[in-house]
Amino acid sequence: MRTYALIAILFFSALGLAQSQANYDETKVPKFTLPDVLTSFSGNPITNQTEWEENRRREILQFFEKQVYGKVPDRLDEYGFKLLEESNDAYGGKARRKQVAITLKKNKKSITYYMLIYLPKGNPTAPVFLGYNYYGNHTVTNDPNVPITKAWVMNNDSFGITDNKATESSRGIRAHRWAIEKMLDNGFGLATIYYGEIDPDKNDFSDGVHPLFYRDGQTKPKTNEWGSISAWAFGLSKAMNYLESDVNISKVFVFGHSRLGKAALWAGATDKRFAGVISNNSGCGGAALSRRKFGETVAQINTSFPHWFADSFLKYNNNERTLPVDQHQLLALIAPRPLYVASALEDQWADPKGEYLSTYHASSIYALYGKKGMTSKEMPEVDRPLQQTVAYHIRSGKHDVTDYDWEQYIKWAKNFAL
Ligand code: GTR
Repeated sequence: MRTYALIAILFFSALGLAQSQANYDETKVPKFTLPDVLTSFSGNPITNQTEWEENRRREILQFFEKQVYGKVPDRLDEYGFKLLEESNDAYGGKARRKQVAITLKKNKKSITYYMLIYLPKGNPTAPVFLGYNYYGNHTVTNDPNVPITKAWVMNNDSFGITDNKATESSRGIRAHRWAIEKMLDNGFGLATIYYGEIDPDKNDFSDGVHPLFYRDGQTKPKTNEWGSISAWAFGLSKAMNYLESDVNISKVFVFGHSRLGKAALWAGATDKRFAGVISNNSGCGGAALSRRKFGETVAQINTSFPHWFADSFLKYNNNERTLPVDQHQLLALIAPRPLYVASALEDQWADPKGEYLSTYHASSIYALYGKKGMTSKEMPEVDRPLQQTVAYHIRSGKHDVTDYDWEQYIKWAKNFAL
């Protein structure tokens, strides 16, 4: 345990150092040309939806799949879910609660993860936000009926998590990041899963979903196969199999904060069943343009988190110029579905301007469908959301998910919820 603590301290101080040494000076952003969403890799212009869907979208998706997040190696042998528990009196009778176990099987191996769902009672069917949490389903609510995850959890002294095991002391500690009552009062539900049950967030490919797909003797994914972000996106997509079968659920908006915002974007790009996508402070490898090298860079993220992306992404360390894509094209893959990208003013590590510019440069694809995106390269002012099919806000404050963020997401998602 000592060694783990030491490694954790060294890791966080290395990351802190990287954060303080990163470039935050706009005048030092390199000059770059972004690859155009509307010009194919071979130089052909894309002028309509069909060309986009059948040619350009496909080649961009394949590039991200093989060279950025990594491919899911194969199909599952079996997929199953089980409703473990249901109640009609959650949140003082406002909500119904369901807890579902999802099991994925391949090559006689399996993993099971758990989804906690709250639905407003007013309507027979409701739209939901689906999002991963960082420390277990029991941390998003004070509801005593939510079991404590048994999976590996990142240590956190202030949450009473030591030895990578969550206990009762972490119940509700992240409730402030999930405005559940606001969602319920506005006719939305929430579905949430602990991300570590799909793949524990550490540079170790012996656990989580990856080993299900290994051939004899294999210990890690191949060069162009999935890292953790892709595995988390896969978990969201399989959760969608359950959600679309639940008669009480209408649309699903996939949401994620930070590293889980990267996973939400990739899930939305790869699975068109998500009705909309919300990226909260997703930064590098999420909504932010890699070529700006502002705050966290490709080399930095691949060094701090070697397990997040495919190994094939390493060749772009300090070499962003040669990337045939940039992150605005990830956003374009979500079109024409509603997309919300949010930044925070004090979260310069995630490059708010790079996140905004991505929405701007993805907007030409939304225009192909007659949907409204960003029309100006100028960012909106702080705390002044711009909400169309493509939406963006930069809120005052830090890297976090706040009530303010949820108020915006709820207000915007209502336009698309019916
Ligand atoms: C940071 C990382 C970011 C972001 C963040 C988070 O340390 O550099 O890319 O993902 O973690 O997930 O909280």
